[in-house]
Amino acid sequence: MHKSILLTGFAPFGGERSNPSWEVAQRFDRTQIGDVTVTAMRLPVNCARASRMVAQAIAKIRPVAFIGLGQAGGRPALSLEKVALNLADNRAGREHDGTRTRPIVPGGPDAYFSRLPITAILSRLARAGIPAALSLSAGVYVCNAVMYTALHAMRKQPRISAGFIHLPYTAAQATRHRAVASMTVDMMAEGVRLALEVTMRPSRARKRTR
Ligand code: PCA
Repeated sequence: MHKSILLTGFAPFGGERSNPSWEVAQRFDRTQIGDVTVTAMRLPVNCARASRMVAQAIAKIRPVAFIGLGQAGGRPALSLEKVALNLADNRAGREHDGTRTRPIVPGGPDAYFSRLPITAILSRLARAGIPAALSLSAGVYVCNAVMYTALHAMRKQPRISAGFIHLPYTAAQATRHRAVASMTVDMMAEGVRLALEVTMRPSRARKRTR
């Protein structure tokens, strides 16, 4: 069967006209990373609907890797998310401060760790001159829900790489926000391309480090 990587991005939210996660993800749709084809999917900014779409896509496509992309406006670098919590706060447009959360999967594990080769990706991005950092919280909104749902759906296939990367504002978005960090879509896309490449390196099957 044809092998694919599932790469997701989101619709614009919070009054923005675009979302860099989808701008980047769509560039890779149907492209090849070695012998694997990228399938890009655009998700709605709603915890329940986005989670359902991701779970269904994983069941249907049976991807060999999953990378979710989302926007975290204000962050200065690509954020390699380490953990997904079993907590969701779906109050659109509000402060997701963690005071009104529900489990994403009732009775599910409290958290899952990313199964991307985060350290290897960070050193590859540093060598390429692309700002990137480890993040210990993907928040409690839709991005965290998608990351948790994907890792939960793939819990029986622990060798399949899966995780989430948050992206800064694009340089265009930053023209409407004062003094915030931003990055060009080209640089973010190059960062994601390198992350995909490192994730799919054949040696990953033998050496697995956290
Ligand atoms: N970022 C939000 C939801 C959609 C997106 O791109 C988040 O960080 O949860």
